[in-house]
Amino acid sequence: MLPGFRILPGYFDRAAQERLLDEIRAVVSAAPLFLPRMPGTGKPFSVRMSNCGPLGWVADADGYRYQPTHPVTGAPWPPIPGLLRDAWHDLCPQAPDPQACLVNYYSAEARLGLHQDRDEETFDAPVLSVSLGATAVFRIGGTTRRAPTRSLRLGSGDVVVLGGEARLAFHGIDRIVKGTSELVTDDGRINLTLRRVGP
Ligand SMILES: O=C(O)CCC(=O)C(=O)O
Ligand SMILES: [Mn+2]
Repeated sequence: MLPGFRILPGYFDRAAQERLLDEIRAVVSAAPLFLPRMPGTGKPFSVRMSNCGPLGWVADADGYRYQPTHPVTGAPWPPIPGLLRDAWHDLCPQAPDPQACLVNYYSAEARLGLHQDRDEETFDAPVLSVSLGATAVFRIGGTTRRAPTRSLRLGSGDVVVLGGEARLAFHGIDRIVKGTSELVTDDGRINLTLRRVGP
């Protein structure tokens, strides 16, 4: 595993997960989940997305990018919940405030192909990712697509930090493990990915 990769199992206890889920429900009621599409092919992702924070990550025919407004409603993204900001400052103490929090909603059939997070202007700050709901099979490799990968399970309340050399590690979600969500209905999984976009 590359240096800078951290996993914090059960970082959020059940009570905190419930509070966080309430906060995220409020986020998606203000900024509804949208269906991102692959630039070029226009093929839809199987994951639906929203964002909170000053910037949000979007994907459509024009490419992958960060923007201050929702691609469908045109409204600014809602603020990042305090519990997430606290986790960022706790686990990434050197980094300035997070600028974007991507909300990924996985239904039981959703997956996310192997990729690097590299749409940011700099890679100095870590990426911090929180899992809620169903367990996911997460795959992580090296900084080239060909490097060997390993898979591990991310359960509700687990936090992953991609910092240092692992900041540009290839990673993805192979599948959702059915029957593992007590928190989110219908084997749903929510992933919250906090990032710094600019210096
Ligand atoms: O769902 C996850 O755990 C990973 C999400 C991810 O890699 C991303 O949004 O870039
Ligand atoms: Mn990613």
